[in-house]
Amino acid sequence: MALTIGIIGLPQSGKTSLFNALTKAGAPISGYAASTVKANIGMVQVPDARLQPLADIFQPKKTTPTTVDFVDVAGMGQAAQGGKDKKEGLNAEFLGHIRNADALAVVLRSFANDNVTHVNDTIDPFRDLENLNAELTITDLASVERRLERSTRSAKSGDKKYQQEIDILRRLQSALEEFKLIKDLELGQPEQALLKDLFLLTIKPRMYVLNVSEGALGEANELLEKIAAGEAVDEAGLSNELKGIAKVAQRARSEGSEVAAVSASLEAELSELPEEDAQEYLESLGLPKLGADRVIQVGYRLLNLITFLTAGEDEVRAWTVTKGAKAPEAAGKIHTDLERTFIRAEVIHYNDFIKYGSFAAAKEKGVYRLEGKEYVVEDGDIMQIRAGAGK
Ligand SMILES: Nc1nc2c(ncn2[C@@H]2O[C@H](COP(=O)(O)OP(=O)(O)OP(=O)(O)O)[C@@H](O)[C@H]2O)c(=O)[nH]1
Ligand SMILES: [Mg+2]
Repeated sequence: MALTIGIIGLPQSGKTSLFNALTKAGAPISGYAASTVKANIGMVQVPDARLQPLADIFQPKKTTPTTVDFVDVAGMGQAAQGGKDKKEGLNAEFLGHIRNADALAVVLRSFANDNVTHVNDTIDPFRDLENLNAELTITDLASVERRLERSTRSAKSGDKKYQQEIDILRRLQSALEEFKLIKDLELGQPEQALLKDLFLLTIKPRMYVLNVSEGALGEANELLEKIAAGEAVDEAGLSNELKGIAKVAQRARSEGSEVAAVSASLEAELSELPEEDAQEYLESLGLPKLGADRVIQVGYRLLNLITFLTAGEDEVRAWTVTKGAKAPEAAGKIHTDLERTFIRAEVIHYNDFIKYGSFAAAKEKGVYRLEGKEYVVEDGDIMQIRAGAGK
């Protein structure tokens, strides 16, 4: 199953615009709250700068990037209001989508636009971040408490297993009540197993996507880079919008989340143009690269994914495996049978390949290796699988 990143955020923060920029899908948007009722799900190609140079060398019939899925759901405040009781957190349909997401992209509105209402009237992405976080936490607390009730009933049988479960759940409960990060708790094996069962939202890897004003995009990117590098920022010299952006970036840094700046509506519009025209338009605005690509790349990293490549005259292609995967599992991505019949992989790292220019030259230099079943695949490996006959 494809890995999925859930796009969440307050109503009218630009989630669907971002989704359109990412997927080029053209899902309907509007200036009215609750414009997204049914979730949008779309496949997104992961940009990879290694594909083009390989295509130049091999001149393949086709070049295929790898993909991840993004799902765009209703705004969060409105999902909760649609529920029976605010204390229960988010409503069921919405929850179904984000519980199954492997990571979350949290859209925070930073753009000013008088035609687009804000549920809290003023623009303040940091406040919105805290509100969203509270909502996710309340939802998780409800999940933990429901499970706690169930375990307490089951514990009456005298089975020790349930008592242990209760202890764990109480620890989770108090961490959530204090807004502590569960990933900072020291959790052993039984705790991890229970966690997996609970599908908590606050433990999902997370990135904040600041949806900034068109005019602030360039400066916002510079600021984010500075803060990520741990450089000091002179807040006094910043515009109000940039101050808000800095606050979110500092929070992201302290909790170990990723952050990116986009102009969702601009990028959605540009995604409808041919690539060259879009590039030209960007340059005429004096803007660097689009933020949407960074959202995809960071999302990909959040999912703990790496890319390996296959290259030949038929196809140059990028494939996805989870970090730590061994060679047979990678082979299984190319064709299911190959995992079982795997014998060896011929491996060369992309950087070495580009240095030597061909498989033959790389072989001569001894950088083209034969690896066995225990080989752990690295990001950027170019692989060729040798397999035996299937049984
Ligand atoms: N100026 C400006 N307007 C934006 C930007 N992003 C979104 N908008 C506008 O804000 C409105 C809402 O955008 P959507 O993408 O539909 O927002 P949403 O978060 O999906 O909204 P709901 O589905 O209702 O929760 C639309 O009118 C967009 O054109 C932006 O970056 N800049
Ligand atoms: Mg929407």
